[in-house]
Amino acid sequence: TDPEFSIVTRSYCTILAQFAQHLCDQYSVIPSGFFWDAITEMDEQNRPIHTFQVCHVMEPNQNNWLRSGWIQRQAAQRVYVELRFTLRDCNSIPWVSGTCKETFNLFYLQTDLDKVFNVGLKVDTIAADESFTQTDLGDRVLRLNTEVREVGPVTQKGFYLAFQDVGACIALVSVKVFYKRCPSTLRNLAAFPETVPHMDSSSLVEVRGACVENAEERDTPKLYCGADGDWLVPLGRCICSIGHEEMDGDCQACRPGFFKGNAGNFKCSKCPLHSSSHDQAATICHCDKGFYRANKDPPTMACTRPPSAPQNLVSLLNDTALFLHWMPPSNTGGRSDILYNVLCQRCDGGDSGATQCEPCEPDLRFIPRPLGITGTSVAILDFAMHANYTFHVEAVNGVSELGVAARSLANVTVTTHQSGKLLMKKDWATYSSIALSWSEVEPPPSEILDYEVKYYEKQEQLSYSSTRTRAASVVVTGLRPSTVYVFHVRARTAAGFTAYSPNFECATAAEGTKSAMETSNSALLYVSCLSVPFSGIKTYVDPDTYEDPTQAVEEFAKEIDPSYICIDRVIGAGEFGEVCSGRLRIPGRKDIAVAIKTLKGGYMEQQRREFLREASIIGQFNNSNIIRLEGVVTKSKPVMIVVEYMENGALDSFLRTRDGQFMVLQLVGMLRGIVVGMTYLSDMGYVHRDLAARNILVDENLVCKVSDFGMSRVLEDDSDAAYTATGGKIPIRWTAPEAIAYGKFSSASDVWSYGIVMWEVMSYGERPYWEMSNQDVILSIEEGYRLPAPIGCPVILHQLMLHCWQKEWGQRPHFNDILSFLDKLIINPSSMLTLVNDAMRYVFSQYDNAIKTSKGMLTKSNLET
Ligand code: ACK
Repeated sequence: TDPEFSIVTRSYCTILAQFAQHLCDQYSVIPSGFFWDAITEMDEQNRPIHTFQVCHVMEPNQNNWLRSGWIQRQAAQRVYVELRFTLRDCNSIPWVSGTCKETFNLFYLQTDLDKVFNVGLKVDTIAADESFTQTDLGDRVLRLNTEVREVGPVTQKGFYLAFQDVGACIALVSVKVFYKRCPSTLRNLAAFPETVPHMDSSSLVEVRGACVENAEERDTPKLYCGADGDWLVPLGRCICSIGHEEMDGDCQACRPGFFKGNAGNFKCSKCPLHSSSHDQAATICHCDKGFYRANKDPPTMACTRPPSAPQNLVSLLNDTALFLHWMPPSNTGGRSDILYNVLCQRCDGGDSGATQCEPCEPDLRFIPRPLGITGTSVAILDFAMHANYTFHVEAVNGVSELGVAARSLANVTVTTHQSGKLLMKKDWATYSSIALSWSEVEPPPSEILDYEVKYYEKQEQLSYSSTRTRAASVVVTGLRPSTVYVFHVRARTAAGFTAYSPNFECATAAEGTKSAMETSNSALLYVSCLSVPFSGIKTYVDPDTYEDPTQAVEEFAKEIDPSYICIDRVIGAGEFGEVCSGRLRIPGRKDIAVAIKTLKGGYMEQQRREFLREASIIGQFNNSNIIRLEGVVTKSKPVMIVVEYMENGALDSFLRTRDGQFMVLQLVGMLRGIVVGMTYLSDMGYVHRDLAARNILVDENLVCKVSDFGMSRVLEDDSDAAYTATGGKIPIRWTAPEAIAYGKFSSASDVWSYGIVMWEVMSYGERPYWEMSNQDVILSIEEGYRLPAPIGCPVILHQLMLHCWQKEWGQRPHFNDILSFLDKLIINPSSMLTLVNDAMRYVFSQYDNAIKTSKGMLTKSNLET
């Protein structure tokens, strides 16, 4: 009947319908009251809304009760009651006296049984927060109030609720009775059951969670249930087991193609390269066929395979050491733990003529070691002479052991040269003579014609004497008493001299003593002899010191019967005539390829001497890095000098046609060969004066040999030679300043030239100082300028060049220093990894002041470009 009231009920009609129905079932009116009315109204859709109403505002002393049925407590510890009601304010009701109230009371009583309600405990007096509000149109609208009260603590099985009206105008629309629970939940991969909070609102209920399927406990998972039904303080956790990953709060199996090898809350990983998993929940991926996983490889690592064979295996051989160098395999198998094994076989022709191979001698020394080499080179010492060695270099990695495939090897065969070494021994000695004999350690390549014994006083190393003998023994007389002499011997064969025997020291007896021969066995007590390696004896004999130069030729060069020489073709032009290639066919000896220098007809006697002078020089040398003289033809025409044939010709033109085609180590191997030859020459006391790449010859195995001896030839023949102030004709760009300035040629000036040869080699035959004029070269050297490092040249090699180009000749290294330095580089090629491009700053910091801008050629920026 109240228009305003009906407006409110209309807007809450659905809710009211729901709860009013519930109230009808649960509540009954207390018999003593009868002043609450159960009233059903209809909402707009004509649905009934059940309410309990009371409105006896005009009459005093109201005490009207409405009571619920018995409500079972269930698990509740703390019970809440939510009331929805309307309550009219007394001012809105016309004519009411002071009897009108604006509150009602809520009571409860707890019992174990459903029995008649007596007045229980009062919970609260309930008042409306709002009774009316004003609408825009000025209407007053009755508002629905919602009040929540806590009841209890309730400990018995159930309870009643009751509402006491003391004279207000109330419509009770709904009563909701509830308790709070922490709902069952999943947290940190653990399941927590539904939990009722403690009665005491200040204490929390500790609940242990159980890990979900395929998860395992890390720290005991716990949650605390708070009084308001909220989960608080999550502690501990579960993690997904191997083969499972967390997804939507669960642990799900890894999909095929994925794996998870450890428990933890991370995702399954995709199978690494060359592996796969076909099933769900894989804990590891299995390697594809031909791929492997080493014991220590983590499952996350790609499967790998053994490496391919090392590449570009090359050997470098000198008298004492054999170097093998190779490049890493093209296919590392996907691993970086590559090591190399060098396996050695010695293959010699057996008695039957068939080649027999067996493992190499156990005392062959490998530096650093034969197996498990980390670098890409090895030095081999103590090998036998005149033997065929085959080296197999194998690359292995962490899975080589697991593979079943055949090993991939790089192979190289090395034939060690026979050097015809002799070993001396003393037979007897007196105060003035020493008797020596010697034996062949290795047979020389051809028949021995005679022996040359050289000796000198140990204290007086500069002068020496020599004697020749056909027998393998000699008695040296005319010696000083109580003096130590140094002896060595070499054999002369049809092919030239063998190497000298190691130096042999032996002392004469004191004056007045008898010879060992005379004193039978006791005399040997006071003479002592000692074999020691020693070098530095000056044994080169300048042919110009011979009164008749033909004598020198006869002494040092073997005459060849011209019918033994077959000329194939002309390979070049020398100053004295053509240079041809051909074969030397000495009966009973193996054919050898030779180069034949001819003296063209119509020559003057002086030219003939000049021409043959070179032969008498080369004939004195016996070194694997010096061009070998086979012999001369002087007794018939044309006059010829026959030397070993060098397949690749002169080094400068050879490098120019092979620009950039060699490994640095191969270039260093060539430089080493040249240094070996130069060390030999300087030990012999020979100064070359024209060391340049054009005067180095290269054989088919890239062995470099020093050639072009006899500076006289250079004067006329060498287009690079120029006249100097002192009148000499000199190859300016290759020559040390003191030799240009005042003709001081020495092994130290040869070292300067060697530095230029290094530069030529590292720049593949570039012209030193490019197109600068000779005069500018001299000036810029004087002012401190030095050639910059060729592009791609290891810094350490350029430093060596700079060392060779020290202004003070005494500060330059000796050839044997250079040799041991290069040997160290070859054994440790990583020292050559820093290339010049990385090191321009170093060069410029050292030589900055010296670099001149003369003629725009040598500006710093030019060089950098
Ligand atoms: O660069 P090449 O081919 O090497 O041209 C010159 C030419 O003769 C004039 O000297 C070549 N030549 C000189 N001696 C020899 C040798 N022993 N073996 C092969 N070629 C040689 C040189």
